[in-house]
Amino acid sequence: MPDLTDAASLQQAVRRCIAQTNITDIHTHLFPPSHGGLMLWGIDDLLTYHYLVAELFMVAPRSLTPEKFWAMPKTTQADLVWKHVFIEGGALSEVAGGVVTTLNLLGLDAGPRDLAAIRKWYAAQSANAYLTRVFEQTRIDYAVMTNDPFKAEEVKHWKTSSSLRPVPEFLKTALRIDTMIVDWPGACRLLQAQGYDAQPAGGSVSFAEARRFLLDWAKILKPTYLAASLPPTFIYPEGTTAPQVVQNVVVPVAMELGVPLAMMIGVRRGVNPPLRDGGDGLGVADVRAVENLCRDFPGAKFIVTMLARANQHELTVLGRKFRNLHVEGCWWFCNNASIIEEMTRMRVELLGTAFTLQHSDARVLDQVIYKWAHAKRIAEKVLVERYTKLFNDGWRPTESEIARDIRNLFGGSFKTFLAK
Ligand code: RAT
Ligand code: ZN
Repeated sequence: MPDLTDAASLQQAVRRCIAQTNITDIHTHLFPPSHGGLMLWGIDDLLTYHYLVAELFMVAPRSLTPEKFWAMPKTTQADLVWKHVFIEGGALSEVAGGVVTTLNLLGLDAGPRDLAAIRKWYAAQSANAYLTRVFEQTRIDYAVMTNDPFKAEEVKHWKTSSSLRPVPEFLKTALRIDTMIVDWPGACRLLQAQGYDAQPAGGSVSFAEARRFLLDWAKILKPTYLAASLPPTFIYPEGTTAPQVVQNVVVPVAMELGVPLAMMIGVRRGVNPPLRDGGDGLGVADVRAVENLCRDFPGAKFIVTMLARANQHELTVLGRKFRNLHVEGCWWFCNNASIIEEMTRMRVELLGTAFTLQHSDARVLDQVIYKWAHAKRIAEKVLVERYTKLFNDGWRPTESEIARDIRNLFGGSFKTFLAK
């Protein structure tokens, strides 16, 4: 590898390393083909993504109500998004632009705006081959799914014999446990139905049963981590059931399994319920909940992302204080170019490469294509600037060092954290 002797060759090397880096996508909602209809892919799933459904209702005529929309077949819903958000709305938002990026990188021309032709192209793909193609094209070594034992439609796919559920190696599992933390009585009902004696009043027997439930699921899933999305009101250690469940059930199970607890904090569910998933909002959370957990459980590991822009600086500073905290991703409403850039710049300045730059949160397979393409564009901007500054000040990074650093930001640091 030639020495990088001038700023221009250094910048080319940064671009090359970003283009060629492997990616570990640490949080997605993808499913394998063996999970049937849960696996979403193709143009109609892309267009009916809940981020775009929310955008449709910002611009659609009042006569289109959510009730009418949900009663329509998916292709009609997709037609409406195409018409109002793309053709008439200009496709300028991050997520609309993401569909265009995706089509472009698949070699489909969005220029003629020919939805029928795009559908025809997709109709010729098979789920398995397309899954492999998308992962290879995006250079994802593996993606972590979200596997929720509280959702019957998911449970049935795991409660079959393992030979009937071939999950590709490049899809890893995460044991999702929101329900247990945010709705303990609801979780107890479900646990009781499955033969676990957990009671809404809590207590040591109930918590032991809840631990047994999670450990039983861990045997099936072999999760990379335990995961929960939490509201901005989540606090620790004060409060009612949620901190007790975290303290007595979730953290002990994570420690027993030797896996991190991933917390995504700041979502306000059902701000506008008729929009379904598109109706969730955000709120500023109390970062001290994370601080207290990291301090009280030095033997546990926490992966954290937060939804409110206002929480990002405090969380990043916390990332410097606790070696058992891994900061990651620009989540959902932070997954916009301007905010990703601001967050990435700040995190590199404060954390070096000891964080994970992004997760895709893809619900639809194809979304990994644009989410990572967009993340890479921003990484390039930020890192070219950082390396150029270093170079001009006399530091001489080699191309393999640059490749190492970039891999760390795109999943290497996450793997190091898992192995810690
Ligand atoms: O980004 C999303 O699609 C959200 O609906 C949520 O799924 C969120 O990412 C979560 O995991 O709770
Ligand atoms: Zn998610």
